[in-house]
Amino acid sequence: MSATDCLFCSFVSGEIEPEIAGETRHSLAFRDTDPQAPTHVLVVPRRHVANAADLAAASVDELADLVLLARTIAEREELGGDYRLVFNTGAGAGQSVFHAHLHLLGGRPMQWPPG
Ligand code: D5M
Repeated sequence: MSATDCLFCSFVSGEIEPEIAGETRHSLAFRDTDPQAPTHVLVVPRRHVANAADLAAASVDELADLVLLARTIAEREELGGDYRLVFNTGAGAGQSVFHAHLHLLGGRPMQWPPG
């Protein structure tokens, strides 16, 4: 998929407006429309890359920015330091949108293994 037909690129460009949860120069965070926890936010790089490893290869700083923005949102939502960060990578692992995104999940007890 190219950046021109990427849903999350449409959010970054402002063509489509998601429910914004936070942003930085490098990253945008918005509410997941199919929430799996009371807090379920997706943090995405403004740059179009398919997955977290590709983002790391392109810019370690931008990868770190995703995690730091997730932490800021977790603090704002008063999750008490208890939250899960997930990168699904590849269709077989549950990735359905091929623009890197970090799931921030919190507000309920988390089970392991995740399934
Ligand atoms: O996660 C992709 C996530 O993207 C999944 O949890 C649903 C979410 N999603 C899909 N469409 C939208 C829109 N329009 N707004 C917000 N969130 C959305 P993955 O790890 O790729 O399965």
